Amino acid sequence: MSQAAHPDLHMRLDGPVAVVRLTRPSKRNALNDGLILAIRHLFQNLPPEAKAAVIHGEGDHFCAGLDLSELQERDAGQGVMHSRMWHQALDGVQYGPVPVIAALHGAVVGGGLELASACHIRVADESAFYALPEGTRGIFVGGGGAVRVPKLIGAARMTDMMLTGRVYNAMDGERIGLSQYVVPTGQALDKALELARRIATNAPLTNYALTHVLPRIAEQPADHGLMTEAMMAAIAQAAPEAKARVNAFLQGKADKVKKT
Ligand code: 1HE
Repeated sequence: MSQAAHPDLHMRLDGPVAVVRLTRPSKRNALNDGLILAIRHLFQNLPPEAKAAVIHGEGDHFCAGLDLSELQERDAGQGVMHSRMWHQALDGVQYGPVPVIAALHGAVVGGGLELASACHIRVADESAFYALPEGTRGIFVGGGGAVRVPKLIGAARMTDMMLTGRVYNAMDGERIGLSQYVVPTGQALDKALELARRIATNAPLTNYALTHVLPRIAEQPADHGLMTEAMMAAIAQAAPEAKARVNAFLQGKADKVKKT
């Protein structure tokens, strides 16, 4: 199945993986309002066959962030609503139906980094670079970056990126936590697809627990988090699928954990 959700957003199903592509390479996949709304709509309406998703960008860059040509004079109220529109769209990625892997290359900047940060796993190729140019453009992050980026790299590093315009390359990005994987240039999509296919074989309830419950536990005081963990553990292990998987291992029919 292949469909154009919007002129600048394309989705195809590769088996159980929804492969989502930003297709606005002439503008470095800059995100205008229409594209943000299309991302929201797409992740709210993924086909039921999709068990995982990958998002990547066409051309030489993942995403140049907010479409600066749309940055008109907004009053304060309109500015809040615009930012909240981004929040809803990127919440739809983070808290949508399936785990999402970002395949990153070239520029991952501004709102592009905010989009990548809403995904559950980030795979970068060696051409990737990260920046938050909002600081030098006289604006601020508005797409959830102030919440999600410090969770990945800490508030001090984000402050430095925005105050000084610091750019991280792919290797340093992995070192500080912006991506979990770095692969040779041109291989990010393949690696992301490989991971997504594997994730699609997990019990759906486990994937749900990891994408919807774990981030909430991480926000809770430890005492509450431990209680939520106990609840989730009990629900997961009671599912017939968990029992079947554990039995398969005990009968020698499931993979062992292998040293890499
Ligand atoms: C754009 C945008 C954009 C490119 N909005 N049009 N983001 C930024 O501040 C990053 C701005 N972009 C760049 O620094 C560079 O374009 C890149 C490093 C991403 C790519 O460089 P390059 O040499 O490959 O491309 P280019 O020649 O700079 O751009 C090609 C075209 O894309 C050009 O348009 P053209 O009509 O002259 O061909 C650019 O104007 C256009 N373009 N980036 C609009 N961002 C929710 S709040 C989030 C706040 C933010 O994200 S602020 C950070 C915005």
